[in-house]
Amino acid sequence: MKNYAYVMAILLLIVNCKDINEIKPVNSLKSTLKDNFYIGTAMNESQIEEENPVVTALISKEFNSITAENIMKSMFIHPAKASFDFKLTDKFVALGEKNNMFIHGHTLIWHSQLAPWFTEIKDSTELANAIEHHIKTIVGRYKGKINSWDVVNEALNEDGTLRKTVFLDVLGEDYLPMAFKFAFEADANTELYYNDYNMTHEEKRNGAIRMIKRIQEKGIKVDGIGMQGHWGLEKPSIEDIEKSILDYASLGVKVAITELDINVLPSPWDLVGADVNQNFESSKKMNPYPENLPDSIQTKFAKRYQDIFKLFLKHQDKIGRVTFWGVNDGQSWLNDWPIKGRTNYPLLFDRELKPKAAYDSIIALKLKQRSN
Ligand code: 9MR
Repeated sequence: MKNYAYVMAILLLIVNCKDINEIKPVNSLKSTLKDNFYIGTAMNESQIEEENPVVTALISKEFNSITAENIMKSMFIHPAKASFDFKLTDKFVALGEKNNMFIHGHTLIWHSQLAPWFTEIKDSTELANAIEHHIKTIVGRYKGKINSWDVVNEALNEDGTLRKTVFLDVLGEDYLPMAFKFAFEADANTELYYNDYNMTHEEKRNGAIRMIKRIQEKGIKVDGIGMQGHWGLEKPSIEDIEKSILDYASLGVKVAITELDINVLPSPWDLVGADVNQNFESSKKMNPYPENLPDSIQTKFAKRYQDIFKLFLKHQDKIGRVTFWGVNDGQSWLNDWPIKGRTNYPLLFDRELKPKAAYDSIIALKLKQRSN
């Protein structure tokens, strides 16, 4: 009898300890989502330079994956044909390694923020050699350190056809398999992605699928598709996001949600007859929340993030990584695009680096899962 009571007491203790672990306050995105997918952020130059220790600490506490927002684009990393600048990228990679993070490289072949010398090449062999040198030098330098790469970024038009770029002009569509092949030859173990925006739009989605299939048919490896999540409060619909995740996954590749942010400001394109080049800076209509976000929108914003993450969790077997395009509202590119100088609120941390209701809404999803 005495023994029985003793065993029961031990058992109760074990059960209680388990409960205690489960209700222990979850204290970061990365610990909350650790069994689901990597959770990442884009880092700007100041963050890579670790200028603000509070931001540095926040990044390592909350995120287990990082992407460089700008410094690895060709105009910065390969500014002249014969010279590379790896100073900041080396720091970025060292920072990721120190914190044991999944490091994503953005981006190798992109028509924008393109090193100007690329555009001067008119000969196909010369351009192919330049692409090979560009990709192999960069991917090779970080072999075994950078875990995945956006090999090609934004190669598609909205109707799913290939965008007119210097690469397409000189090499035709062969530049696409070529880029993936060179990246594979430089590091066979890093994951190779195609990354683009509006990937939930039907025509563009079909174009992306055609393009990836053509690369795969040549026996060239594509590991994943990055769906840039530059989304709004209403659009794209959860159904469209879900259909896209499923369609891309059916190509046998991983899906990453990249560049996630939710724009809460009105779009000039929704105004009938609006000219984006017009000067909207002083317009109250286009910059409605210069001081703070009204509670009603804050609530809607939190619900939107919750709905999106609920979907991501549902498809966690297909999603390897979810990356926000920045840490806090103050640094977001959406304060300056498509209209300069607005006050936007697209991320999970506010201008004072405090987590917003949207942050709690994501954590709450997991707490709910655990208590079920
Ligand atoms: O966030 C980036 C911003 O700081 C740059 O000025 C801009 C230049 O095009 O690029 C932004 O990041 C883009 C990313 O590299 C590719 N997808 C679209 C992103 C937003 O424009």
